[in-house]
Amino acid sequence: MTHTLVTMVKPVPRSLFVLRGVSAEMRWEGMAGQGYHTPTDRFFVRNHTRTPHIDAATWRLRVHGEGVRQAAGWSYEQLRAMPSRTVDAAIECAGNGRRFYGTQQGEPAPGTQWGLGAIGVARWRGVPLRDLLRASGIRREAVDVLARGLDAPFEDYGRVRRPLPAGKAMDDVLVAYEMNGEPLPPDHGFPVRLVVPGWAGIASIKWLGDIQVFTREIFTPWNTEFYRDVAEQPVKSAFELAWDATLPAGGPYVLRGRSWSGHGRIVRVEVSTDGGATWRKAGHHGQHLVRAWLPWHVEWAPSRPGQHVLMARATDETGATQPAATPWHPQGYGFDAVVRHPVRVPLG
Ligand SMILES: Nc1nc2c(c(=O)[nH]1)N[C@H]1C(S)=C(S)[C@@H](COP(=O)(O)O)O[C@H]1N2
Ligand SMILES: [Mo]
Repeated sequence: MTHTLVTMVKPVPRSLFVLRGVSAEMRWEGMAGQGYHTPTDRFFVRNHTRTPHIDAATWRLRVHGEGVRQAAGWSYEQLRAMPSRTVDAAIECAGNGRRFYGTQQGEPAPGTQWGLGAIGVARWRGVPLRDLLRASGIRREAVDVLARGLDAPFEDYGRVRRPLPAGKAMDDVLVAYEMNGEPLPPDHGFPVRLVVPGWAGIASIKWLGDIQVFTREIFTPWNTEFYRDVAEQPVKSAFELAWDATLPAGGPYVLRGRSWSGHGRIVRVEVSTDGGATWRKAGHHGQHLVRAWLPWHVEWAPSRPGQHVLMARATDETGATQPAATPWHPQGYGFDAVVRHPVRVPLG
């Protein structure tokens, strides 16, 4: 059965999503048997208000502000006619895993109680942001690049907007109009969104309306009150299993999962099936793109039926390893601890 929220356009069936207020979390069992990318029909949605309807025929993207020599504008067709880049990248909410502050560490953090499903990897196509900034004559003195969305204002805070440091904006940020080979769907930012690889999802502003370039540091609710001090996402791992899954009778099993880090490539994944007493290395398969994730697998022959705890622990190329616990965060960002995933093995 399909349920549609008025805040979203795409169907968000309970089989693929957990509805969380105006947002929808991907169920990790939905990635089982899928390819490298997250299919668009199961990509999580994080909205502050609701998905707007935007007419691409009249839409224009403006680049303006004291940090550019001349303000410029592009229509949807003009953007699509420019040289494009394709990037395989994850978008992950800063609050992904927030629920475990409460359920695992005994100190709940306020906000949407995401499990590990506020992440997806897609193939994005669009125009490098630096091309638009250069075409507008970005000044050497530029400090912050403020992207603003066209969705309805959020409470009393105005439109969703967040500054990016000019250095990141000129590096690997994409002004994307395609997701997994199709025009961006409404819920993911049609006609155009930012894709900011490695950074917390809030940087990847959807329904992009304008980009204002400043020669000083600027402050909005989205870098002072919300998502303060969040930039690169930490290391995480997830099993492609339902939460509290009952496995089919009669192992052995191949457990599959994925690990990712905003800091760069994953270099090691270890799995424990005995509550963390012993660990073994997971095998890697398929591709591993630096700005996306590493799929992995281990074989498991449980010694007994009943309840078990699965754990996965990844390390990235900077040496960052998932810890046993994450220091509490007042807004529940940055959860990176090893998650204790319960599963049941039925009698054979
Ligand atoms: N304009 C706008 N951009 C936005 C948001 C929003 O509500 N409005 N949500 C942000 C947050 S918090 C996240 S995690 C990502 C989620 O992207 P998705 O819905 O495509 O998964 O979009 C970001 N961009
Ligand atoms: Mo987010």
